[in-house]
Amino acid sequence: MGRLIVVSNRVATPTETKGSAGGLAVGVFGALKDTGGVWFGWSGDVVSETVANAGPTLEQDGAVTFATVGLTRKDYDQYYRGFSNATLWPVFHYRNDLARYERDEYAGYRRVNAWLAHKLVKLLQPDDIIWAHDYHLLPFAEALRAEGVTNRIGFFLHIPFPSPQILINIPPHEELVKSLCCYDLIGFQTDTDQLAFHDYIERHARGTVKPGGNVEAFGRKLRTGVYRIGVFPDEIAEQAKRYESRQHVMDLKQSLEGRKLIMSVDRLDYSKGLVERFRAFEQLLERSPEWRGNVTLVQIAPPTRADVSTYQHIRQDLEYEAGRINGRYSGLDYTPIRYLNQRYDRWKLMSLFRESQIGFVTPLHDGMNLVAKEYVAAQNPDDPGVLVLSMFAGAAAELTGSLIVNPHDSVGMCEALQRALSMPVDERQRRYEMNMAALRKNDLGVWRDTYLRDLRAVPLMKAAPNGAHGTGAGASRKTQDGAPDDAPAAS
Ligand code: ADQ
Repeated sequence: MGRLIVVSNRVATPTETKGSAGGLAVGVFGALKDTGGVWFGWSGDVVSETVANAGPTLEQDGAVTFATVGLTRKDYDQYYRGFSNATLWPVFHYRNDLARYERDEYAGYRRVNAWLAHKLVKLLQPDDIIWAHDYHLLPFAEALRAEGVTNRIGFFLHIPFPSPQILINIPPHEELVKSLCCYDLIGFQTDTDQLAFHDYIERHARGTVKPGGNVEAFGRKLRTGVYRIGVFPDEIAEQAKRYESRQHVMDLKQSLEGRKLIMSVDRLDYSKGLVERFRAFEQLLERSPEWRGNVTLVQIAPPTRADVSTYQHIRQDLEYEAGRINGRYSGLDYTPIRYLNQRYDRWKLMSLFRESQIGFVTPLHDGMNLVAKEYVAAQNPDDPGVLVLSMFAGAAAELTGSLIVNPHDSVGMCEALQRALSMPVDERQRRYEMNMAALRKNDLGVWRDTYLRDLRAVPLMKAAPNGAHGTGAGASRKTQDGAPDDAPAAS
């Protein structure tokens, strides 16, 4: 079996893949270890042009090579901070109101994709399969094809794919979807995402969609599929139990003084519905005086993308809301919302989940939401907490034992909290068992192995006449900044 080449915007470090990172890194690393291969992408460093062009830096861990490159300031601003996170991220999360479009940022996005492709080509072998991840890399396969690469190339979109009416707000939407069609297999988190893509293909690209997700568009044939990302639930359960008596859990327990605990953990992102969540919790305190002083919401939300301006606003909004609600309902010995702006080790989070009575996960839009799955997996089967989950998380389709809410309905969310806080143990157990069965049926290994099986089954493209893997004509046509000059136009 050929090697696996994983490409993602950020590459986990070899240490992170051994457990401290999210499940994705662990899952992908598992596949890399099986076949041997390369994990290629940005190191997370902003560097000089000389250093960037000298890369990639290679680090070996058994049969796996971690290959990373630095980005120049301009690349970072245009590709990462600009088009990826100020255009694609908001639009793909249905927040056109927060999106901007700048031609030079889009040009930078394409330039960096072409440059990354050029760097990767030198590491490729003929029977490798390539698996690219997420919205930073929509044009990556097209850039590899321009370098003469004929290997199988797959893509998995971790975030929602928006309906065409939303997507067409991005001026070069057609060029982006055309680029996406250079992949051999596109994986989505949910049926809704896949349908939205098919809808675009049929109505805007005049392509065809056949049963089995077979798509023909822009002169290309490709496949699409739904692959719901999961977790390893039994490993999480074991981890949560193992650490349940550690000091941090004891400290939290003691400070709660018998109060019920609602736990929320997210990256600080406007897609996660944090302000709406705080307001729903406020509704609970307002409508149910018996819970005042008797329930605490712990919100853990470390800042991300802090140099993108919309992320500064969400931080301010949230601090304001937490302060306002706490001002209204705090007592000398009671703070209703504990809002923590920091990252926690994974094992700590899992043991805190186990200690809580409610997991409150209410994104406005989310590809899957692994926190919801982790929360369920971390529960004590004898006395499980209840998951209150947004209908707009991909996970809602599988976790049917949860209380499903609409995050725009603060009273509805408040009622779900009331119900969860007083739910009898036999109902909690029944709901937990349903959710746990879904997690076990479709764990992270199933996601990864099914996707890779389907990618390996894609018919291979005919090899280029010179048998090139980037050593042929495509790779030699270079502009000054290192991007192939046959990369698509900037806008
Ligand atoms: P994210 O938007 O990052 O992922 P999510 O799926 O919830 O969202 O994954 C977050 C991961 O980070 C979880 O494993 C969680 O435990 C961890 N995490 C969150 N807050 C943390 C904290 N304070 N400290 C430490 N760890 C923390 C994107 C998409 C999702 C999709 C995933 C995977 O937006 O929709 O589910 O990719 O495909």
